[in-house]
Amino acid sequence: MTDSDHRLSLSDLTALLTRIFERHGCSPEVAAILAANCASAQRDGADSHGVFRMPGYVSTLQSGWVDGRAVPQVHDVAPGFVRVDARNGFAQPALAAARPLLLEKVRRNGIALLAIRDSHHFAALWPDVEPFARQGLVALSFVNSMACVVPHGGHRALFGTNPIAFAAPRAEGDPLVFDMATSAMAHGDIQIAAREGRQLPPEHGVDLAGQPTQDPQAVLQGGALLPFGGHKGSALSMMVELLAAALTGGDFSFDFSWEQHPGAQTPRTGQLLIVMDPSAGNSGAGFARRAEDLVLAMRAAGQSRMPGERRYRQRAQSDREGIVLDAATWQRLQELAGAA
Ligand code: NDP
Ligand code: PYC
Repeated sequence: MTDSDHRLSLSDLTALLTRIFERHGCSPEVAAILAANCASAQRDGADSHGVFRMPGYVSTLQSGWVDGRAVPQVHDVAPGFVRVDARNGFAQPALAAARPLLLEKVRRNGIALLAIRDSHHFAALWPDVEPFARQGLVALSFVNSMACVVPHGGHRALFGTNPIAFAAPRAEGDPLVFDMATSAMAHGDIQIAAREGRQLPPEHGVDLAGQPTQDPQAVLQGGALLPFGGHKGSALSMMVELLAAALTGGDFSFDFSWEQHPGAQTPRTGQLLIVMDPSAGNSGAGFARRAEDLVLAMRAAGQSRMPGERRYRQRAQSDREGIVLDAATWQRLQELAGAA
């Protein structure tokens, strides 16, 4: 923290981001949902998916590629299946619109799917799953993005960075949550490395000629990312394409073209959520207690940090001390809000 930094509460940052989204063409409902999502990512220290994303949201809205006023259509298609057509809007309002019906089905059946299509997801995925775990449920989600990852052994970009997020309740403590791109690095982190002039670790990307490179600019300018973990990450990325696009009716990461919309950055694809009620299985000691046992065993085996813990720690610090924005970021947000 320096003298020129700004400290904001979550509600003040959410209000500022809401103004930006509304100013650039979102309905009040969509603006409120996106702002809460982005502000909470910033609060939790998600460098690549917090306010760093605001210029990208704005340039995409200005390009006409996404409809910030879209009203999602929710369809009750089967006892365990809800489908939402986001109608070229953002994925988070589609999830919010379908949530009550999804929860009703999960409680009734023990499991339900939510398939969102024609949607734009430009955010971290954990905010989509963590709330389910806080209600005692287990949730998984998959999103495909834009073709920038070469499948294992391949020679051109085909997959998106395709994240997977998982959340499960624990008997004590915050839910267990992981949220990870299936590429060696998120695209947002490549952009941050390029901006800061940092080299990438080896085996993360290739250049325009398909040769290995550690230069983030080379990856961004015609090059591509690699999946994490070779053929294993590549198989998971393939699965994400199938679940988030083929199963939902959304586009594959290589299907859409935003060429007619200069400035567009948000992938127009799909998202799948699978939500389970572990109490429906009536499996003895109870899922949350078993999760606690697993965490204890992992700690005893030497794993000191659970996935999600860094984020929870940062959340607690932000709640105590405020969310810190440096002067340049603050100035940029003021400009986007039309206040500078
Ligand atoms: P990271 O590699 O930073 O982290 C992945 C997961 O591993 C997190 O749950 C993290 O927990 C956990 N973790 C990290 N280090 C450790 C450790 N040492 N021990 C135990 N657990 C650890 O995430 P990515 O860079 O892959 O993804 C960043 C974000 O980008 C995600 O939020 C993702 O959803 C988003 N994204 C979104 C896309 C989209 O299309 N919308 C596309 C691609 C990525 P913790 O949170 O506590 O650090
Ligand atoms: O960081 O890879 C990424 C990403 C793609 C879409 C939104 N975030």
